[in-house]
Formats: sequence, structure tokens, C-alpha cells
Amino acid sequence: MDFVSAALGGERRALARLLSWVESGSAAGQDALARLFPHTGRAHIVGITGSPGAGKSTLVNRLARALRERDQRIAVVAVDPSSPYSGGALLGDRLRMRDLVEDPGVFIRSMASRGHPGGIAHATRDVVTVLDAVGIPVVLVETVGAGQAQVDVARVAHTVVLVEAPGMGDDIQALKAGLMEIADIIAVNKSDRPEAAQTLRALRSVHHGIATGGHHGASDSGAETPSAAWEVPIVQTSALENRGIAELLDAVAEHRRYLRESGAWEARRAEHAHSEVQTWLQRHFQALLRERVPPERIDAAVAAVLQREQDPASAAREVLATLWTQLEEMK
Ligand SMILES: Nc1nc2c(ncn2[C@@H]2O[C@H](COP(=O)(O)OP(=O)(O)OP(=O)(O)O)[C@@H](O)[C@H]2O)c(=O)[nH]1
Ligand SMILES: [Mg+2]
Repeated sequence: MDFVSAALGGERRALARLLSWVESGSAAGQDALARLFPHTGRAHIVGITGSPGAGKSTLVNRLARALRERDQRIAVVAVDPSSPYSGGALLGDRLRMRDLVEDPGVFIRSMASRGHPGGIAHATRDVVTVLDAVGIPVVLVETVGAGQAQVDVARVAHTVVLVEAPGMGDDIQALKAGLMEIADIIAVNKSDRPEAAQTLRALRSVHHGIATGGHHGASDSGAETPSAAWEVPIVQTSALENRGIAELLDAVAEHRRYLRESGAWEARRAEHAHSEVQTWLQRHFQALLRERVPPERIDAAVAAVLQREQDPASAAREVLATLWTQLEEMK
């Protein structure tokens, strides 16, 4: 069976199979990605990031439902550190997403946060590529609650929604984590709680003065940041009480329009492409090392360093020289 054609034809099982291949970094996954790539470029990728417990999953659940009411097909990708298994079950149980899981217009994928060659951001990118290729117009990507993955979502998403919530002390957690810089939209969730007013004030004062528009622009891809500025909107939501969801979706749609009209969409594509090519270069190179340099050669280098016969950088350079020699001989 040709899973790529089947998935492109809308078969969910074939899609699930492709995603598993891609996630595990298998050769079959890489072949599938190569065939799917020409079909990509249409989906709007929306990253949902923020502090642990801010309500990202609850909000994603609400957004997914609201999008379905607008008759949009969607996919949800949730990076779940506790999930060794990828699939909808865990998410379905915990978030009462069962009716969403059963909805043929919704595709839910829960990814483990570990065990991906190239890292989780890269694996997420590949998963999103597949979902984009099969024609799903909106993909919501929820990051894990903490760490670099929160920031890395900007490497995948066109639009980053930063979810903040009251009750995490007076200081804004996201500032420390470097999240404020990547936010295109800020959602102050749990606005049903009285302390939310304080969080909102704090965010407004902090946010005032932060450069807008070029927040993803600190890239090394050389892509021009668009001149037109984007004013980061702060939207109050209560995922619990299902309030502010339409406003948040409007802000997301507005940001998409902005990206398209300002040229920022293409700039962001260039950043993503740059980061992807870099990651693949590293992956290919590591594979080459693994395949071409025997482990004993590396052990010998380590031994030389332990004996203080050689410093680590020189030892590594010599290992590399062995690889070059091999490649020369292959010619
Ligand atoms: N009061 C209130 N509670 C909320 C709201 N949204 C989520 N919660 C609660 O906050 C807790 C955490 O919600 P999650 O949606 O799991 O938060 P999360 O950001 O996905 O958490 P991690 O993925 O673990 O980082 C749960 O107990 C939710 O019921 C809200 O709008 N108001
Ligand atoms: Mg969550």
C-alpha cells in the first residue's frame, strides 16, 4: 500500500502511519517527507506556548471546538512529556476531548517529548509538514510546559500564542523564559479569577515598549523583517468558562492576514527553511559520522584526551580527518 497517496487522499490511518514513521526519524519517514513536501505551504501553524499549568491544553480544546463550529478542519499536535505513546487516547481521557477525537474533521496527535533524532522541535516540524501536506488548513501546536521547547515553537509556527495566567507570583514568568519576544498574541487565561486583573496590568506595562513586528526577526537567515509593525494584542480568556475564545480566534485570523499582507509570511518561511536545512545538515553529518567512523576510533580519541596526550578539540579534528580520508577514497 502506498501510504503517501492514501494520506493525500484523506485516509486517516495512512496519515497516522506516516506520522509515526516521521516521528521516529525512519528512512521511510524521510522518503514520505520528500514526497509530501511539494504539497505543503497552505496550513496556518499556530503555536500555543506558556508557563506550565497556564491552561494551554484547556484552551486548545476550546479553540479546536470553536474552529469546528466555523467548519474548519483542524489538527492538534500536543507535545506531552509523559506520553511514551503517540495517539489521541491520553489527551482524550484527560481533557474530555473524546467528541473531538471522534470528529473526522479533527486530527489529534500527541507526541512524546523525547527520543526524536534532531530534537523535538525538528520532529514537530516534520509532523506539521505531513499535516500541512494532506491539506489540513489549521494546525494547533501545544508545547510542553517548560524549557527550550516553549521558545522553539517559533521555529515551527506562523503565529505564536503565549498563554499567561494569574497566580504564578507577581513577576511575569514568560519574561524570564524569553517567551515574550516570540509572542504574536498574548492570551491572559483564567480571567475568571480575580487576580487576572493584576496579571493583565502587569503584562500591559511590561509589554509596552517591546518591539513588535520583528519578534521572529532575530534570525540568522538574513531574511528581511517586514517594515509594517504588528501590535501584539492581549486577549483575556477563560478556557474554563469558554469565554474570550472567539476574540482569540479573531486575533489569530488577524495575525494571519497581517503576515500575508506585510510579507512577513515569506520572511518567516525563510527562517523556518533556514533552521530546517541547518538541522538536516547536522543530522546527515551525524549519520555520516556514525556510519563511517568506527566507535574504536572515537574511543581512541577519548583515551588520548584522558591521557592528556591531546586536547579534546584536536582529538575531534583528527577523527574528522579520518572521515575526510574515507570520503576521498569513495570518490
Ligand atoms: N480557573 C480557571 N482554570 C483553568 C482555566 N483554564 C485551565 N484551567 C485549569 O488549569 C489547570 C491546568 O490546565 P491545563 O490546560 O492542563 O494547562 P496547561 O498549560 O496545558 O498545562 P501543562 O501542559 O501541564 O503545562 C487545570 O486544572 C485546568 O482546569 C481557566 O480559564 N480558568
Ligand atoms: Mg497541557
